[in-house]
Formats: sequence, C-alpha cells, structure tokens
Amino acid sequence: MTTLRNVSLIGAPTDIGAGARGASMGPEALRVANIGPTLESHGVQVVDRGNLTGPYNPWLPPVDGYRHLQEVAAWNRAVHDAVYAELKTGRMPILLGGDHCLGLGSISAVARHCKEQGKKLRVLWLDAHADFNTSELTPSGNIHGMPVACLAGFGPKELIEIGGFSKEHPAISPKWVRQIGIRSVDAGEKRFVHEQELEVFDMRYIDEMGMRHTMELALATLDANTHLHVSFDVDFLDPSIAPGVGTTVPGGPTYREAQLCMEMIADTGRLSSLDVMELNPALDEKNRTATLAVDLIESLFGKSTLMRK
Ligand code: NNH
Ligand code: MN
Ligand code: MN
Ligand code: MN
Repeated sequence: MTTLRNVSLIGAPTDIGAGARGASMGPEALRVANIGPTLESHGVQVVDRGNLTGPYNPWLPPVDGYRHLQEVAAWNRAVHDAVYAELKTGRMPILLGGDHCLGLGSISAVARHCKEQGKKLRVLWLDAHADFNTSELTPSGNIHGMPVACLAGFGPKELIEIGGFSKEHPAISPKWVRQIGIRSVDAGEKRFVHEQELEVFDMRYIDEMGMRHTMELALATLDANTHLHVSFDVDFLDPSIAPGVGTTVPGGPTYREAQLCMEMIADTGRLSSLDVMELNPALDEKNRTATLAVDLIESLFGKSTLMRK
C-alpha cells in the first residue's frame, strides 16, 4: 500500500473552474503556512514537486453550460498525470489546489491506480457543496461545482475520459463516495443527488447525530484493502474560522468538529491520497485559513493529544 510516511506535494495554481479569482494562489499559501515542515515534524518524509502549469484564466462566460471547458480539461490532465505518477512509485500524493474542479484529475488518477491494483476505493468529500452539477443543472457554469458528477460519468467527454474512463465505465461509482458537511445544494443538483443515491451526511445530520456518529458511518465500510481518498474543500469549514474561500456558506463544522473528523480518518490508517482545495488567499486574513488547513492536515496525519500514543 501507499505509505503515509512518504508524501509528495503537488501544487496546481489555478482558479480555472471557480466563480471567484484567487484559488490560484492556494498552493503557495499552504507552503507559507508550513505544510511541508509541519508534516516532517511528525515523521513524514516530504518531497515538494513544485507547481504544475496550465492555461491562464481567460475569465469568460459559460458556453453550453461550461466555463473554460478546454482549460479545465488541460489542467485536469496535468493533475491526473502527476498524481498517477506518485501513486505508481508508492508515494502518497497531496494535491495543493487550486479550485475543486481539479478533484477530477486527482481522483481519476486514484481510481485508475485502484483498478490496476485491485483495491477498493472510498472517497470522502468534505465540502459545503455536493459538486454534483451537470451542464444542464448548473446555475453558474463553474466546473468546480461538477467534479463528482464527472467522475461518475455525467459530464463532457473531455473530462470523463481522463484516465482512460468513459461514460459506460466511469472512474467511480456514486456508491464509493461519502459526502460530509454539505449545506448548499442547487435545486436540480439536489434531485440528481437523490436519484444517484449519493451518501450525504449534511449539516442537519451532523447537528442531530454529532460528528462522531457521522464519521463512524462514513468510515464503516473500509477494510484492509481500501484506498481512502480525502477531497478536502476548505469551504467545508465554518466561515467564522475559515474566511479564505470563494464560496463561504454559514453553518459549517466548528474547529473541534473538524478536528474530530480528521482524527477519526487518521485512526483508520487507510488514508492514501489527499486534495486540499479552494483555499483563496485573496479573501483570507493574514493566512489564517491556510494555517488552519495545515493544522487540520496535521490531525489527518495523526497528530495526537495526550490521550493517545
Ligand atoms: N453549487 C454551486 C455551483 O455549482 C457552487 C459550487 N461551489 C463550490 N463547490 N465551491 O464546492 O456553481
Ligand atoms: Mn505539530
Ligand atoms: Mn467543492
Ligand atoms: Mn465547496
């Protein structure tokens, strides 16, 4: 299995799929918040691969329900190839976004790897949004609202075929996904989430049942052969603690709820790849959202209090 102790950081500095400019500065803000040295202080061997390159953001209106489709496809191909290369050599990729449209490139690489290795894939999608729009359903045309649908085969050829997949044989099944923290879903998207039976633990569920019970259920089907991918959209967090994102939605997890979520993922020992997405330094306050993201990533890598070894 890929080891948690050998990590490769991959920067993807673009906001090509977002509705606000600035997530392109996310990778550097995470480095400034010391993501590398912080992981190293916990015994992780870190290699920073630097930043990928791709088309600049032309900031155009949507065409046929998509903004910047060709540019989004180019960035996702670059992300796919970089993430796949790390998995191939047994290293754990951490994608530093960049907007969340890049979850497509990252997870298609993970899915391809799992298929080749005969591993079971589980995707934890930590987000305020379901990211399950299609060109017909989207209110914005922004492709960062579509990656989960594209991975499941509902999207344009340019995106669903990345990694050798197709509409008939998509990268993932909706059954492999667990979404946590959801509190903003568009009307058509909501119907589609139900139709495809996505397993969603929304904020109402977390309010009523608590983060502990939520995570127990979300992690219940992991086994020794499972590759666990975490796609962490920083807007998952409550905006009072994480203002530096393009699409804040009130009523997200508190600091402690988010920590518990990360700690319980760490306890599974199955975390094998990670995306850290949508951090927008242009909207942040003295890099506090980046600093919080790094703090949470530390917990994901097993930073523990005195209660545990
Ligand atoms: N659902 C909205 C859309 O599709 C917003 C998506 N924004 C996100 N997703 N930040 O995580 O445009
Ligand atoms: Mn520490
Ligand atoms: Mn998202
Ligand atoms: Mn989001």
